[in-house]
Amino acid sequence: MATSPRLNLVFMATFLVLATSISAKEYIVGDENGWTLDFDYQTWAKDKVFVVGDTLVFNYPASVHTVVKVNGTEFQQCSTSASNGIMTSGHDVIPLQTPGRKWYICGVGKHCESRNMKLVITVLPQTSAPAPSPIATSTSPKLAVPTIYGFVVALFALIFV
Ligand SMILES: *[C@@H]1O[C@H](CO)[C@@H](O)[C@H](O)[C@H]1NC(C)=O
Ligand SMILES: [Cu+2]
Repeated sequence: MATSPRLNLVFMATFLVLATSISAKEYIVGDENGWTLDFDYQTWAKDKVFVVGDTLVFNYPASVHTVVKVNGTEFQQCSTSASNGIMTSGHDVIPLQTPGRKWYICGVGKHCESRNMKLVITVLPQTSAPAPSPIATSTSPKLAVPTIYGFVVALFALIFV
């Protein structure tokens, strides 16, 4: 294989950028149903793995619903306080910037209490190796493939350039 060192480097850089963009995901809450009444967001979130760097998108008709970021206590009680950030655009894009549990509810009427407009997710740290928990285990196919591939490409470039 007669490739120049420069081409190898370009290939490697391209691949690493690609690998990074593959692992940052955008999750449309409720998928095509969006943020709406009587949707099972627990089931929607159950088999998904959220990692720092991913984004959540809440789609809904503006003025019909809202998105309020709350804490665990408020989530259980479907209550909001003045300190909570409230989003009302109808297309709210939320970057997941820190690991941990995140709680979101609709602040309109009894949509949280009676119509299940509540979502809780756990965001995993970006750089951690898969931990021995059920949630982390299911991340490995998504994260490991591009990462390992990136390393193999980098190793190849180091040996053969
Ligand atoms: C949640 O927020 C409320 C209102 O700000 C506060 O009183 C409560 O202590 C918080 N609970 C937790 C678990 O942080
Ligand atoms: Cu609502």
